[in-house]
Amino acid sequence: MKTKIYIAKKIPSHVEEYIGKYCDYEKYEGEDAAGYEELLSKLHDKEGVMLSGTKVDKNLLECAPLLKVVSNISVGYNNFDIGAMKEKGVMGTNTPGVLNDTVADLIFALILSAARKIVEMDSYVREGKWISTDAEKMFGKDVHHSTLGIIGMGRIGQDVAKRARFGFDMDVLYYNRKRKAEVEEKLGVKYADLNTLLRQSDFVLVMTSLTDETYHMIDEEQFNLMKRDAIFINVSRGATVNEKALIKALEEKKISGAGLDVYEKEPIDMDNPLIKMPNVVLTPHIGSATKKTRNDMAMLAAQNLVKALCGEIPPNIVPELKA
Ligand code: 8YV
Repeated sequence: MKTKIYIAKKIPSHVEEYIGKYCDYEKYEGEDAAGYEELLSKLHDKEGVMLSGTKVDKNLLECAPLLKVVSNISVGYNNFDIGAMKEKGVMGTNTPGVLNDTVADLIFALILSAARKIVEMDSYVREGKWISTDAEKMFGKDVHHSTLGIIGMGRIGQDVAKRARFGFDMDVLYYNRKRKAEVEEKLGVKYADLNTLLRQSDFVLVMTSLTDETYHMIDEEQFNLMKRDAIFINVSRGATVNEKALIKALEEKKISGAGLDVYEKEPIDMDNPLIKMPNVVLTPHIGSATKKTRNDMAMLAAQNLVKALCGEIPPNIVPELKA
């Protein structure tokens, strides 16, 4: 008899076929993804689950006595309660690597859109406000030859740095828990302590994973250090930034704009003040959202799951859960 698993999110049919060779699967039939409550009711007889972002906590694990592996279809795994998973001996995997370039592209789209007012100017054209091309309102900020500060020099941070250095002739400062000499050498980026990075960067990018340590690491104090014409970009997780402090910094013109893909609450509430700010570009957590990359992520997650259930060691067990 095949192992029973649950697929909590829509995945491509060829990935489903691959899983079907090894597992007996039940899948969420809705458009988006199964929520927490749905998962609670599905996992009592499952040994594996493939999901994305839904929290995996003690309560959920208690409703899943047979569960051996949780395969996240994402690189971030802040939805895992690592302590609870360790205690129950449940393996957790993620999908690093396959999304790096795609997320780096989106980051540059946000940098360029915010700097050159692309969204605002698009509506300018559509609303018939295009009278002159010399109105100061239309002037943006140069991206090329400016300074980009990257907080979190992981795989995605490095792909952003590559674009910045070799595509846009930017100076790149980075702040990371560990200094990375080989990356400095290869990409010509410079390490800076966080405060120096915040003071000197024209664009500040947060690309660190969300942990207890990085929760609200960018707060009022950090916004106060940034240049008044700095543009702030967040493509990590909403909660690495205190969103109230971000809103205040934008309202008080402590920074000049922002490009955001992630929020403390997703989807964002329509009464969130960010919605009405023309100097802020908002995307709905689409960093990895190209067809190819989402297919690749689903396939990698499926391979992680199958390997784990076949008794092999999958390549992408999250570091905190490695034996
Ligand atoms: C999302 C991401 O998980 O990989 C990550 O950490 O944030 C994204 O790729 C994606 O929305 C998956 O649904």
